[in-house]
Amino acid sequence: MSKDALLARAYESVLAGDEDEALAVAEATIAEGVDPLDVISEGFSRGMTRVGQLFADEEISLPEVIVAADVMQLGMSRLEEHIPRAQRPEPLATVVIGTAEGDVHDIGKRIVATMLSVNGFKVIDLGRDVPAGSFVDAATSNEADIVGCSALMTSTMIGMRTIEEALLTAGLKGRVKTMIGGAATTQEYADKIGADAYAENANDAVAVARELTGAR
Ligand code: HCB
Repeated sequence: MSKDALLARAYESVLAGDEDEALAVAEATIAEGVDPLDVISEGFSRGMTRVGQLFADEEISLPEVIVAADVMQLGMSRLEEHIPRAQRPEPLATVVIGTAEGDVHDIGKRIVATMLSVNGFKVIDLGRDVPAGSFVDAATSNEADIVGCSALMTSTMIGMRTIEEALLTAGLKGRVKTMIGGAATTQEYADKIGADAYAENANDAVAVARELTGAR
């Protein structure tokens, strides 16, 4: 099966909420040696973005979004262990990442964490609904170079400002760089709260992380 056909099937499996099909696509990806990252970002993830548009246009309901998200996570989980990783003696830098407090959206953050990891960064993923203090604690104990935060809701992006303040209070602001992202956020918001960078998508996040740390 061609790569384009696999990408189309991955996209459709999320839209259709079809777990069996998502798993079949993942198996076919592995069997045919197609890059799992392409299937995640151009297949499953694109399907999830389309689901978001349909939900915003009130063409589908929340339970359908939940099913689509589960299908996306299932396909991703099967593929993650097959992603080729950059072979390096030392990680480029350490990134602590998580979703802002009160926010359970973690699909995009997980893609970013995977992309950073396969590109040679050490990633400590704190999960979702993470209080500012936990970002600071993890940054301290892991001697992190970057704290990355994701927010999908206007009500939770405020948590990113709290992280900036908490890093300042802990004396880490400046030494630890901050990168924000997620559909609720913008470059303008990053500037407003004093974050070091904004990343629009996972590829951008890798480029930004390299830039922030001077990594090559
Ligand atoms: Co959710 N939800 N949801 N949701 N949800 C959104 C986000 C809305 C925009 C939908 C809408 O109303 N149009 C909306 C938020 C409105 C707002 O505040 N502006 C919303 C709402 C309101 C809610 C609930 C409150 C609904 C309810 O219960 N009534 C509830 C929230 C509960 C809570 O968090 N406390 C809720 C629940 C859910 C689920 C559970 C059904 C599910 C999440 C499942 C999961 O993540 N495990 C869900 C989903 C899937 C969505 C939509 C449909 C898709 C989000 C998604 O996964 N996109 C979303 C609609 C939308 O965003 N248009 C909707 C795909 C990923 C790949 O994109 O932007 O997250 P991404 O990530 C990109 C990019 O931003 C960047 O890279 C990623 C990869 O390219 N990036 C970073 C992300 N994080 C980064 C961090 C960095 O440092 C750097 C880059």
